[in-house]
Amino acid sequence: MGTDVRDETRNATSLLESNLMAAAKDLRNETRKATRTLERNLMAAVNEIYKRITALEQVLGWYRAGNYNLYKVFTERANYTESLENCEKYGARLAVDGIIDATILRDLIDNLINSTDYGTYVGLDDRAKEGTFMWLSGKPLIAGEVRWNSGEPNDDLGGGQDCAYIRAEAWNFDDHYCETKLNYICEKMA
Ligand SMILES: [Ca+2]
Ligand SMILES: [Ca+2]
Repeated sequence: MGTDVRDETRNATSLLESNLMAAAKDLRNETRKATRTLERNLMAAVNEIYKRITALEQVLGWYRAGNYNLYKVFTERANYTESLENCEKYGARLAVDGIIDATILRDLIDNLINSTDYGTYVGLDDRAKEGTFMWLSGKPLIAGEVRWNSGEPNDDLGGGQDCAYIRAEAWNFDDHYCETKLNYICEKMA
């Protein structure tokens, strides 16, 4: 009698154990499946949001270039300091990365800048030290990084031209008086 009870208890326990193990395995599988589905749905939602944001940015006149940064040319002309400040209002800066990268610059000229017939400020100047052009990112200009117009930058032969811009139609670079009001291109980092 005592042996029967023990056997039954043992049997019941091992049945319970194997049921529990099976249930745990099912739960793991279900959890994995649910997680995968959740991940897929989240990715789809993020992609959809990204698409909508891009569409919205386009409506607002921002152009997403191949480096994923956003660019906009402002044509209500401003001097260099005003250009800097206006870009900052949009959480952006005068363009640097898209100007240094020749492929992106070509893209920006073709898609944004060439629709204007006026000079366009970029984030490059030698205001701190005459003759040493610095990008707004804090890096010094490396020789060959921008294609200057012939004879430029000339500082207007000592006349104090410290701010770089892209010349309309030639699409090469020149230094100009920072007080001159020009178009300007802002860059919002991805
Ligand atoms: Ca200068
Ligand atoms: Ca010049």
